[in-house]
Amino acid sequence: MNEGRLLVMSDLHGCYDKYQMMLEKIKFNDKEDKLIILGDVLDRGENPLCIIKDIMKRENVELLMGNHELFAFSVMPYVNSPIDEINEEFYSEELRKKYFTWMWNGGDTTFDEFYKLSIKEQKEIIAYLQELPSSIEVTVNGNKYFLSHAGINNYISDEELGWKTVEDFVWRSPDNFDMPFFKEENRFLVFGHTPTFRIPGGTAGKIFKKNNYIGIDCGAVFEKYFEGKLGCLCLNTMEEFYV
Ligand SMILES: [Mn+2]
Repeated sequence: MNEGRLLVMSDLHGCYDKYQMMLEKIKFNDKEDKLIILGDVLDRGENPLCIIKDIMKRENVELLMGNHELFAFSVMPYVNSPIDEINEEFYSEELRKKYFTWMWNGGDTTFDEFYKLSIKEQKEIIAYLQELPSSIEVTVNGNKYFLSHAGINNYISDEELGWKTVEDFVWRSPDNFDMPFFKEENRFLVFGHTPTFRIPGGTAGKIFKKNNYIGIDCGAVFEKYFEGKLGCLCLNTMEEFYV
């Protein structure tokens, strides 16, 4: 049976329908399987907070910090309705700037859902987002998988990661895949953030694998223009799923 499967996906960007379709496609078992989502659930697509609320309810789904989550909670606690010409004077210039930067980067869909929630629900979501871990390492079938949203910025082979901050894990994806990322042959870097159609040598809507790099952002929210898909990888079998 499916006992103990570990599955990963990334960059859902508000694609709640695809998320639900994927859970069905992989026959996700709420008791036995575990799913780790590598960040950027928020923004761009239509229903980001529906996905967050679903994740929060499930014990065996874990979310890592993405740059969109990191940005969202720098605004969420301070703005309770859309900023417009009528109310803009109530907000500091710094906050206005952040708010509009967020909107320009697809935050409007998140904020549309967010400001309509009760204060209690808003607080729960902010608290949840603030506590997200920025990386996790798992061992499956004797292989080690380092999981983070974008990779590890300025990584020097085998260095201690204790000095890195959350920013080092969410912004910069690797861009050269010719040299293995880790020295150990059985250690892999699994990352999202950069859709695989933008990775040199990558294919639209397909998980990218080269040396010990595994790129899993297949561009779910960019289906229309770049043939993006939501991809999901089972680390036990290396089986790939797409919707
Ligand atoms: Mn990202």
